[in-house]
Amino acid sequence: MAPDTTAAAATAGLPQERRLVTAVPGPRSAALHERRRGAVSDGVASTLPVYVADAAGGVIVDIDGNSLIDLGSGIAVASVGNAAPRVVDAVQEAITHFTHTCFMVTPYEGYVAVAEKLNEVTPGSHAKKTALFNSGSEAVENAVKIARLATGRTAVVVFDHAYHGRTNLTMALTAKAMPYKAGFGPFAGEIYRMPMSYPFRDGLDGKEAAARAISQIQTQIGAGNVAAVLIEPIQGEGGFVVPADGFLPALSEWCTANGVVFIADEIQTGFCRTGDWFACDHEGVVPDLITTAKGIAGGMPLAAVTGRAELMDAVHAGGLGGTYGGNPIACAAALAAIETMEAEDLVGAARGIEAIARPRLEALAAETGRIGEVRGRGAMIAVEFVARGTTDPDAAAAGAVARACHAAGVVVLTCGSYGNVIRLLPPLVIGDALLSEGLDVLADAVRGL
Ligand code: PLZ
Repeated sequence: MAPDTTAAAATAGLPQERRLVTAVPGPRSAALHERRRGAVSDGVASTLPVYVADAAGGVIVDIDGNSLIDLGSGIAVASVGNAAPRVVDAVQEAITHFTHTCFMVTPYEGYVAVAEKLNEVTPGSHAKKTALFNSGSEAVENAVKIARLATGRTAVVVFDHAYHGRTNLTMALTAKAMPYKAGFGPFAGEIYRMPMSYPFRDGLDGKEAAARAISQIQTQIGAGNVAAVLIEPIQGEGGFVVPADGFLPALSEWCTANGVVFIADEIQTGFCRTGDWFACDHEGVVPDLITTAKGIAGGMPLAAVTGRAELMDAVHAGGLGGTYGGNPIACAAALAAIETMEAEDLVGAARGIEAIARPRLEALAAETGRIGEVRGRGAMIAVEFVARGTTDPDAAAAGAVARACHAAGVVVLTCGSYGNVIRLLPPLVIGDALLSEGLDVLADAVRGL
């Protein structure tokens, strides 16, 4: 097909096209993979072991010269596009001044500016403050620390299918044993898992699902012991599970009524991904604390906890921090990434991606009978594979479709507690034609099951 000529693609530094010149992975990638096997822990896996030479906009170019369509954004990170021009400029400018001083030793403006921006763009108009960290897991850990200290309580409520990270506390918060938890215990205590609203599988409306969870919280933990309810407003790794309307507002109201800190983990859903700045915005839910990472800084490692000033300030001086948290280069990247989201209306772009992808995926579901549900919002959209005529999860189908896409030069990711979901997380700047071509490849793969 003709290369993409949309405005978004024109700003990216590589031809926005799918171009295969070898098998995927090609010989150079295969050789590097062998070398890696001698040096890198087998515990670190790669979805698609093509080794990257360049990436920009909606494409990844590997060391064999293949240009792949990126429908994963490095797991919802490169939302502004890989090597986005504003991010590259900001990083290059910042790095000539200083690379690190440690904000806890001698601070700098970038950190303050990122905090101001996050206080502004996150849900709610109340007084907010922010602390910066390096990874999503670290942000979640710190949100729990803050909630426990501020409330003087210990219990933390999480949900079935949740994913919150791989560190010791966040493994305990994460639901799935393989590959995240198996053999890595003992896990942190005072974590209580409640049923999630999963309309495709539980058939409950939002009110019913919230009542079920709240009743279990009250009987099994006791409201007065709960420091925080922690939830992804749309679950990411757990399968792009979108709770029924009303579930999140009911939980949030219950938290407010019971002095419980409502923490929204928006690490995967945040920064325009779902067609709103944050997924909580969809139903006007205002979390007490919000954790962000991934899309925040165009690929540079940065994460944050933002929330009610009185909670964020409940912590004694020196109680929060870390050597690299709010690294100056990452802060410069974050300011540039957020500016890109505003200037290029990436909220609108995410909605545009849904407008193209959802009807195509729904038609594919009707045509093939292999997809039980198409769900998600904005540029966070997924298909759940089931055995024909049932709701039984079909992980083999998801795996086969992912492999076929990879071989055809389209990067897609799987997810889900049952491993039967293919999720799409394209860069929000992807051109319409490139997105359509990626969807064509996906559709062919599903038809080929
Ligand atoms: N909370 C909602 O999605 C990271 C993890 C991939 P880190 N998700 C991708 C993997 O297999 O490790 C994530 C998330 C939500 C927390 C995290 C953790 O963020 O930056 O990976 O620590």
